[in-house]
Amino acid sequence: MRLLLLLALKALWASWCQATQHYPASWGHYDVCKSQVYTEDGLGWHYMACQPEATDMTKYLRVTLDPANITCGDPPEMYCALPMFEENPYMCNNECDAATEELAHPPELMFDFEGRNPTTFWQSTSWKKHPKPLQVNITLSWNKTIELTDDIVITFESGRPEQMVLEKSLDYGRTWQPYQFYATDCLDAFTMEPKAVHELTQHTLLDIICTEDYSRGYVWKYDKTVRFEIKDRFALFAGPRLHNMASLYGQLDTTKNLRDFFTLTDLRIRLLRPATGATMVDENNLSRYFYAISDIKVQGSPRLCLTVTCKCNLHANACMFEKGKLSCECEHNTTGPDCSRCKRHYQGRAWSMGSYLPIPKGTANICRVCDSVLLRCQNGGVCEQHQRCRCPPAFSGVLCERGPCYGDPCEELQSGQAALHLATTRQALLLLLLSLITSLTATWGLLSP
Ligand SMILES: *[C@@H]1O[C@H](CO)[C@@H](O)[C@H](O)[C@H]1NC(C)=O
Ligand SMILES: *[C@@H]1O[C@H](CO)[C@@H](O)[C@H](O)[C@H]1NC(C)=O
Ligand SMILES: *[C@@H]1O[C@H](CO)[C@@H](O)[C@H](O)[C@H]1NC(C)=O
Ligand SMILES: *[C@@H]1O[C@H](CO)[C@@H](O)[C@H](O)[C@H]1NC(C)=O
Ligand SMILES: CC(=O)N[C@H]1CO[C@H](CO)[C@@H](O)[C@@H]1O
Ligand SMILES: [Ca+2]
Repeated sequence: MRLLLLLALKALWASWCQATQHYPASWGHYDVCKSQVYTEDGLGWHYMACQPEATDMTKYLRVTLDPANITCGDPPEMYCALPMFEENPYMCNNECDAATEELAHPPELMFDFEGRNPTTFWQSTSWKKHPKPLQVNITLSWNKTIELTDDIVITFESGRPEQMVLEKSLDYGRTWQPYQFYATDCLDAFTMEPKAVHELTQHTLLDIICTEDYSRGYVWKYDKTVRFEIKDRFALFAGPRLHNMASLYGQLDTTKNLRDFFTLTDLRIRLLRPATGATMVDENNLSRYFYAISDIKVQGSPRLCLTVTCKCNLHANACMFEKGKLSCECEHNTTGPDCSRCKRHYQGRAWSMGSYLPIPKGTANICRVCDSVLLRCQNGGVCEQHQRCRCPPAFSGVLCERGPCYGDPCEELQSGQAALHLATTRQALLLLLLSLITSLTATWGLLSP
């Protein structure tokens, strides 16, 4: 019976995911890094920019609380619910006891499987030291750059905090920048004008705003979530139903600031003031005021409705968790945890990330020594697997650019060669001109009666 319910829930979740994802098929080009194609030269590879399939990133994070002893239950304490959450507001018969499994509320419960009833949640100690502020930092660290592709959603079982800041780090926690401010009164809390995400434009997309949308109004007790809206920001380029992802990809390919905005290694939730449900704090009932979070979703996969994706600079379609560390399985002859370098022997040109735009507009930017387009082997050399030029006898150099004689005594000969080269170019130009004239006269001949 229970299993059936679970299965039904899973199916419901899956269909909800499908119903709510509006991403077009073009995401599909991320699936593979290369595919086999037949060319005049036989079987070959066609290289594409690729991304790892998003997985549940909350599995791989480390959570740190500051202060470390802020979790409730040591020593055990009784707490009450806020009046609007409880039928009888003064019933304070809830207990938090870290030593008893059923009554403990450790941080792991913010990341466990949701769908249980009642929900499982982390809870802080209550605000017994009022008026000293009750402040908690919850830091999530991945030790790896990741890329947000969907909203961050935090579900509060207490009331949503009256003041909160979401911060992020791009350098493994050394420096932090605010992502978004949340308050019942932005001017009062942060001296910022309140703004909603739908007031942003393409030009102000990177602005850090203070929103009152997720703190105000306890009128509806099921209003439990605080969001950081990624999809709404994507929509500024891709349209309200994200139907024009090409436009967003184009922007991501060309604008580093925009890519960086959605990239992070760590997130920090700074809880600055708990919900009080009123303007006055009832100092006789301080055990009503605390933070409780049942779930944090750092969402991301457009296809699977799961979480964020490992950032591999579009050079990998798998991300491995090994020895406690996430790293990309790099393709395209790239290397490093984020595939942000060319492998040794493949440094014919500077490394570059793959493009978000699909082929033919985008490119995989594979690392190579030679190819048949820009990095041609010269003097009749043949490019072998993009790795080396096989040079004809007497020629050398990475691209066979060095002639039979190389060095001081040959300088003159070399410049002689250059002159020869120039001469051939001139000849070619002349030929081109000649053929142009011929074809022109031919056309003329055709047109004239
Ligand atoms: C937490 O630890 C600090 C010292 O680090 C101490 O002052 C404080 O009383 C402790 N809080 C609780 C609830 O144990
Ligand atoms: C939380 O983090 C901020 C900086 O992000 C720091 O100033 C503060 O001391 C930290 N600790 C607490 C308990 O707020
Ligand atoms: C983070 O990853 C590096 C390797 O890239 C490793 O040396 C370090 O110990 C890791 N840190 C943590 C806290 O896991
Ligand atoms: C809460 O405060 C009221 C008075 O405002 C008091 O009667 C009641 O006993 C208090 N409840 C608790 C649990 O302290
Ligand atoms: C070591 C490695 O990954 N080599 C690959 C480099 O790229 C060429 C194609 O460009 C592949 O054939 C190699 O396997
Ligand atoms: Ca939970």
